[in-house]
Amino acid sequence: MKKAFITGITGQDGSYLAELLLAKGYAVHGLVRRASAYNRSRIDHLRTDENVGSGRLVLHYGELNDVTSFHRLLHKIEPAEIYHLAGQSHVGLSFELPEVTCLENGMATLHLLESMRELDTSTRLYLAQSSEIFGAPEGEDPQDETTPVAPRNPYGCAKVFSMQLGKVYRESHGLFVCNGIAFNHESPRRGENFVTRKISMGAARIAAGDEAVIELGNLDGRRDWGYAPEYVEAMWRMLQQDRADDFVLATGRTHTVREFAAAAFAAVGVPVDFQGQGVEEVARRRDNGAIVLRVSPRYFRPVDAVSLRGNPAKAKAELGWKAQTQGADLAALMVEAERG
Ligand code: G4F
Repeated sequence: MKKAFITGITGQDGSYLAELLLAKGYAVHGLVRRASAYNRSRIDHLRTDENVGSGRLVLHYGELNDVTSFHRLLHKIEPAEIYHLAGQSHVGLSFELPEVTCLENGMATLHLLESMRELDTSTRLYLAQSSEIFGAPEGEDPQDETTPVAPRNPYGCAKVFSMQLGKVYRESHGLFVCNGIAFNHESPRRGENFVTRKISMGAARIAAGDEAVIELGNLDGRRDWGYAPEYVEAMWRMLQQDRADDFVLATGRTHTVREFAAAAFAAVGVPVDFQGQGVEEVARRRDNGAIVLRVSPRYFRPVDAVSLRGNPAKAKAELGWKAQTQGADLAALMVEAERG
């Protein structure tokens, strides 16, 4: 039975990837952080699934930057495939927590690569990189694997460090390391402080009759939003190739935050009109004029990537992968899930 090791198994991508690998017959080992509050809700259904059985999903306590224990764990498991997904992934928070962001997204990759040098050389590694490496792509639209990096926040800087290390260890030590440069990918399992989840949760509450108001920052932020379960399929495909390489994972289409919000409200039958500008901007219900969304300075970042759009042509040609769900369909899927 093939063994996979997932860091970040309790996160959005980790939980979907665990489902995928278990369905393919893998034994899945996951790294979990000890915390006083229980944080495994995204994988609980797998732990009680009788088809998975006790031996096929194994969780290990650990910390990415507790180097010796992490090293020991990798050697004990001896996985055929490692998916490194863990790390502080909130871009806005990375301005407030730059050190932890760089330790978890940058230095942890180095520790992992160093441990891998001593593992069986056939072990394959997927590194979760991000469109935030492009930050300000200076007219390069869409961005692909050859677009120069220009990160605009500590998170993007850490991901550049991680990605470049992955390439260096591939070239200089012959390790099988793939960088997946993933653009935004969302789902009902998205963390509650990412914009699509904030919107879908808020729209569902408002449709249910709550007098809620969604507070957001930059409504002009333009992102290439795809559906997370489709992206974990691409991660797996990368590690099944004959040769390790880097791939952009994206839909190739963008929407603004404002458009995503309008689509979410439309999906729950609450059409809205946006009025005003900047921090004065609000969205009002068309039927009774009530404010349902307002812009708040609290959620603006010191600098925000204006528009990020990926070119997934290489992933399509070489992995046979194509994102299917995006835009209004994604917004509708997410609000429907909130409504249960
Ligand atoms: O949902 P977001 O926080 O995602 P962001 O910053 O694009 O980063 C996500 O995608 C990256 C690419 O895959 C990942 F690398 C990263 O780890 C993360 O998963 O913000 C999206 C846009 C931005 O323009 C932001 O300024 O939404 C804007 N926004 C407006 N109001 C908001 C809010 N973002 C958040 N989180 N919260 C708001 O209230």
